[in-house]
Amino acid sequence: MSGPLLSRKTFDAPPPAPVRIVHLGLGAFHRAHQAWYTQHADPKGEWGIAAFTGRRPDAALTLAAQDGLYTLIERADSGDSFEVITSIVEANDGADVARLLELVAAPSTALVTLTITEAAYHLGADGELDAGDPAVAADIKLLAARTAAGGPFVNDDEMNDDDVNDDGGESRRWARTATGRLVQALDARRRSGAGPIAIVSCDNLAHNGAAARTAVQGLAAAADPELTAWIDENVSFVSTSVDRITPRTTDAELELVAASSGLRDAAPVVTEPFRNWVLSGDFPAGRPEWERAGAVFVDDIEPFENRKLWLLNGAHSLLAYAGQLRGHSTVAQALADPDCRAWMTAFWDEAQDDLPVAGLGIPDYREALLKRFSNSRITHYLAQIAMDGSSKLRMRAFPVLKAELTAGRSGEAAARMIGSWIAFLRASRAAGTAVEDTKTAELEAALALPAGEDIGGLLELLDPTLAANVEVRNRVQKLAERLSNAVPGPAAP
Ligand code: CS2
Repeated sequence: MSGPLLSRKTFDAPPPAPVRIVHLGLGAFHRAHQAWYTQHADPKGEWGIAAFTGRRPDAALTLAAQDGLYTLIERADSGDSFEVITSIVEANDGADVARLLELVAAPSTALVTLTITEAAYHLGADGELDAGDPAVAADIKLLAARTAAGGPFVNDDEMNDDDVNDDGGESRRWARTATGRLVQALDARRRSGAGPIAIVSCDNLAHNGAAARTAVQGLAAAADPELTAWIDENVSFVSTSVDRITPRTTDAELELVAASSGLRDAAPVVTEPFRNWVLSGDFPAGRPEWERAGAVFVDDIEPFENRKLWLLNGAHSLLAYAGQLRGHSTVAQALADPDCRAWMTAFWDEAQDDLPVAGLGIPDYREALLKRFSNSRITHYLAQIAMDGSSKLRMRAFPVLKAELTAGRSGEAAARMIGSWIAFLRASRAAGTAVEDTKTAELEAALALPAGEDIGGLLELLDPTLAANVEVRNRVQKLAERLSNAVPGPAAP
């Protein structure tokens, strides 16, 4: 690759917009979704985004070297189109918590958006903050210790960044979890008197605004009761349903962008042409007019969330586990397998019965999904979707299974999704392949139980009520066995 590096100067971009949005979780999805919406809703350049990476400081460095600019490749069946996105004006390493606090404490900042992943909310099967999680426990300890020491989280001279260490004890300055850092940032805003703010969750969780509130308030309670009261009065937790299929970028895209623009871009993102954003909640300090770019604001978001989480994400997870077990690597390949497709259709039929009939246009939505999934120019690896199943299935399979049982039906198709996850975990274990999941240790412990008993252990992690239901356990066990018998083991991408 040659040519000058993409930057505001080489691209002749407008001057950077002032930071009014802070984002946690600077990854491909944010760049294909909220950054795109903001760019298309903000003709005057009034809404700049300062984004923080979750786990990858190198990603922040790469983007910062390009002044936050990157090329979005929209990949349709018929070809690619390219657009340089300029709405991100600051790309920061997530470890730079001091900068996060400074930005959230500024009166000009109106909202914080989140794409931190489902697992990062650290909610247990009961929907409450999982205080037993080691990272959460360490943050609770840290927040409580700092409050006891009477130390504010900002302008704290007696500790500096060198104090950061990994012992999880009192000498750490900053919280470890994204939500813990957000609590510290909200405390900085309270102390600065900058006023109300909106937190906008863009993760694939049901009631994601409420989930963000539970996670934040659970940690804030450890810090300071005054802070929880301030959050109650000043922080609006907005719920959203987000949608845009965005696979990981590969080296091929780097070459493609360089060839098309003559500028080197080390951080392009490839995505599908489709996008959707439904939001519900208040923005006390204002917001971009995202509706200009097609976002929809509703009073009752639940039906939209469920439509997306069950029909799109549920189908994705089913294809990810069953598809890999059957030797496929991508969504399009799995969909071309008649068995996988039949299981997905059966799941859609079940889920559809548990969604409201009016106003959701389910037949059209399903039709569109089939087209999106079979876009063979988008290489969406099943292995990417298979990550963090212990968090994802809670939103994707269990609510449908429960609704089916309540309605007096079997929930066979939803149970098959859970069975395929378990068969996938067992096959991965047998093959010695690592499973990417924040609950790996717990999964390992359950899988080490004698065959059959492992099902109970795994279900317990996701939903103790269903784990206690013998009929459900037996059904999942049978479905998992059927899948295991048919398989060669998980395919590497
Ligand atoms: C996928 C989602 O990886 C996954 O779990 O199901 O990232 C999915 O592609 C997006 O939600 C689409 O909007």
